Amino acid sequence: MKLNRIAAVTALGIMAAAGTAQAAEMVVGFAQVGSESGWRAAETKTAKLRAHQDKVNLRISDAQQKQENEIKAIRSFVAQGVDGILLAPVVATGWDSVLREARDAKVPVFLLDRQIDTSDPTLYTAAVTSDTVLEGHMIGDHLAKLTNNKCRIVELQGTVGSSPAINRKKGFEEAIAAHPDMKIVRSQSGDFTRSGGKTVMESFIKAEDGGKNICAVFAHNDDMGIGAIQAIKEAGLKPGKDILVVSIDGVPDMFKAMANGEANGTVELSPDMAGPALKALIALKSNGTEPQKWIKTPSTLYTPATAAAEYKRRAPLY
Ligand code: GZL
Repeated sequence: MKLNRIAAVTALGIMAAAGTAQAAEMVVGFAQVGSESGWRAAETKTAKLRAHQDKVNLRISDAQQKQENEIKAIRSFVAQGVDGILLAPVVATGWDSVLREARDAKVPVFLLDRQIDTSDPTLYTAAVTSDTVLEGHMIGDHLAKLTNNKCRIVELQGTVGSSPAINRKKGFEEAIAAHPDMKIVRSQSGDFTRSGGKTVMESFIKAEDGGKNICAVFAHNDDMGIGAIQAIKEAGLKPGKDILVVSIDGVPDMFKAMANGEANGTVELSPDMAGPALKALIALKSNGTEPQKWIKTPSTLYTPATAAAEYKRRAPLY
């Protein structure tokens, strides 16, 4: 009897250890867009932190904002036999074939911070993103209130073909459609970067009589908004006053700009997209729990009124 009991306890012990070891050995590939913005860098930093906390071995590839590099990374992760893949899809189209390979190899894929256009929802397990249409709508409503529903707006779009650029534009236009005196008079992509935002804003200022005819700039992310602030200053104008600045992400530098009176509002986007994805992947792998298809992160409007305090709260995250 005694021997059987010892054997059973030993077997349990080995299984438990193996179980823990298995969770510790979970390997996940992260096909990251790149490091085009402060928010993107914070998403990568947070992903590393969450992986460490969840005892996941996270392998990150930086695609330098090129879809072909993300596709190569996904193929490589599948070949390595990873337990799961996180994908932040730089653009919304062109994923079906490589995601079919991952699905057929039984490697679950979680989308982070951007959606894809596909007619086959089985190509990914879940998407962890904000409601990017809502973000555009919220900041459009905010600008309408700031300008009493009358404003000539220039728009700095995000990466062409990316879901946030398409959706934020859609939501913003829905918000201002209710106000005939609010018009987007110029719109161009700054590719979600500070330098792109600055360069495009310089061209808008030149085209609009030195900026005198521009009431506000709507930037699809804070980094392009910060670039626009630099361009407005270099044109001898006051950002936040002569030309209002509204954007999305909620990075610390935008809170600093608002506290300095140089910007007028931002909608916060959580950089923690990997956390919910890893939790869902672990639940799927360990007890077969299927996650909901869209794990939605919150969107909150912030204005200069609370910017100084909020800046202090956020800096450690970035
Ligand atoms: C939005 C995310 C965007 C950020 C940008 O969900 O994909 O990509 O708003 C980043 O800062 O470049």
